Amino acid sequence: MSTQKGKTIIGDDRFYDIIELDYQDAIQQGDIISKIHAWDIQGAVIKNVLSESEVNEVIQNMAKIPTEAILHTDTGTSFPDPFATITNGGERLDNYINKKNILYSLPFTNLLEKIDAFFSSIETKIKSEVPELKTRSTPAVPGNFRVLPEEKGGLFVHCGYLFQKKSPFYYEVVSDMVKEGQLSYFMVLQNADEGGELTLYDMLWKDIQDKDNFIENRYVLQPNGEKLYLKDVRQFYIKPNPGDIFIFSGGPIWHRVEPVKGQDRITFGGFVNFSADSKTCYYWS
Ligand SMILES: O=C(O)CCC(=O)C(=O)O
Repeated sequence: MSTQKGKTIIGDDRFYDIIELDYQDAIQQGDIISKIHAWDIQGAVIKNVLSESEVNEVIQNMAKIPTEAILHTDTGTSFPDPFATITNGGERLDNYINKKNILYSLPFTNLLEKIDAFFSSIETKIKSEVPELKTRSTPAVPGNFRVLPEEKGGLFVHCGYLFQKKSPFYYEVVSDMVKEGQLSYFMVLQNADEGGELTLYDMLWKDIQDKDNFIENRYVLQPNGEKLYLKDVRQFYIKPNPGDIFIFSGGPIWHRVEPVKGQDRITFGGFVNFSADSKTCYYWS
C-alpha cells in the first residue's frame, strides 16, 4: 500500500470554502457540521481520525467480508448495501438490514466506534446518532465501504439531492429527518496510485437537477434540456489521505470521483443531516 501523503485540496480556483484541520482542532471547534449545514463553509477535511495502523487493520479485515455480501455496482463494490438499494418495502429493506448485521458481526468495532466518536466530537451542540428505521425498530447503516477499481470509471457525477429524488422511499422509512441541507462524509482508507480525486463542481442543485441516466459522466442536463458538459464547468479536487474524513455539502453540490489508476480507491462513508426538531445529527448510508 502506498503511504505517501499528498496535498489534500488541489486546484487554485477554490470557489467553495473548504477548511482543512487536524482532528484535535476540529474537536476544539465543536460545530463543524452546523457550519457546513448553514453554508458558512462548504466542507472540511479532518485529518488523522484513524491512525495508519488502524487504517491498515481495517483494510486487512475487509478480506473477511463474505463475498456473497458484497454488492457489485457500475462503479465497483459496496458493503453493506447503500440506502439507494431500498426502492420499495419488504425484501430489499430486509436485505439492507441483513447486510448491516453482517457489518456488525465482523471485526470493524474500532472503525465503527471511531466514526460514532467522530460525529459526537465535531458536533457537540447536539447529539449524533444513526437514525432508526421506523418500520423495523433498528438503526440504519452508519456508512458503507466503497471500493473503486481501475477497470471502472470512478464515481459518476451526482449530488445528494439527486439520490433523494431517485430514492424517496428511504426517506419515508427513516425517523424524522430533514432533507434540506444533506451532507456527505467519507473516510479514505486507501488512495489509488493515481486519480480517485473527488471533484467539486461549481454547479448546484438549484440550477441543475437532471442527468440523462445514472452512469452518464460527461454532461448534466440544464432546465431547458440542453447538455452542460462537465469539462466546461469550474472545478477543483479533494484528495484526503488515508485516515482523514472529508465532510461536505454533498446534497446541493454536484461532484464525482475521478477514474482510478493502480490500486483500488477504498472509502467508508455515507450521509449526514439533522432531525426535524434539530436536536439530533444523523449519519447513515
Ligand atoms: O468517495 C466516496 O466515498 C464517495 C463520496 C460521494 O460521492 C458522496 O458521498 O456523495
